[in-house]
Amino acid sequence: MGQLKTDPIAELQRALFQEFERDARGSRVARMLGEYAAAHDDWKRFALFDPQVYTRNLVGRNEHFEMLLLCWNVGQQSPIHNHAGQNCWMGVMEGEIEETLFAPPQGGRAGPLVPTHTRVHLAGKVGFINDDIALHRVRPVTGQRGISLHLYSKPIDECNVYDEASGCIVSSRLVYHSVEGIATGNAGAVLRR
Ligand code: 2CO
Ligand code: FE2
Repeated sequence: MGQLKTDPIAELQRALFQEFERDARGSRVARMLGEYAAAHDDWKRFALFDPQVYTRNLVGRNEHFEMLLLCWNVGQQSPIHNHAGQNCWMGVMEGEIEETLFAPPQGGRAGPLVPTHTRVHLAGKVGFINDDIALHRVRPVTGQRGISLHLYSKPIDECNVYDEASGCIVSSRLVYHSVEGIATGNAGAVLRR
């Protein structure tokens, strides 16, 4: 009998697909991501850092979700953004990830964005956000690199990016820096306007 090769991140995606088929809200997703983070490190083959910007590396995508490995170099951060009406789970695979929440501009009137809360997610922990909760800015804690596994349901191709001082919104197309481990040639570009 041949030896069975295990592919934990592919198994995780199969299990997540079944979870969303069963329950569109994905009630068990955080636990599934946390269990995966505690037990496996095959996500490392998707890790790709860029000197300029945090990278968005596509692990898998289907009609229910998009799974991305994000690699944050020291000093890199996301802009303040929303999640286009979708749910976002973020599991920390390496390092510690700081997340600052902002209330969205009210009544269509722009104005400075006010941070409401900052939280630090430790390795192995899973955070959750959607547009009903807040906007956020994400970065590794000062002086560290970080790697996080993100699950969006459903996939997000564009999101709103917010200028902190004015509250003005720009719609941004999100890019992949690699797809299934192969670099896409988007080095240096995190968001394309
Ligand atoms: N949502 C951002 C992105 O997909 C990362 S911040 O964590 O949700 O680039
Ligand atoms: Fe985000």
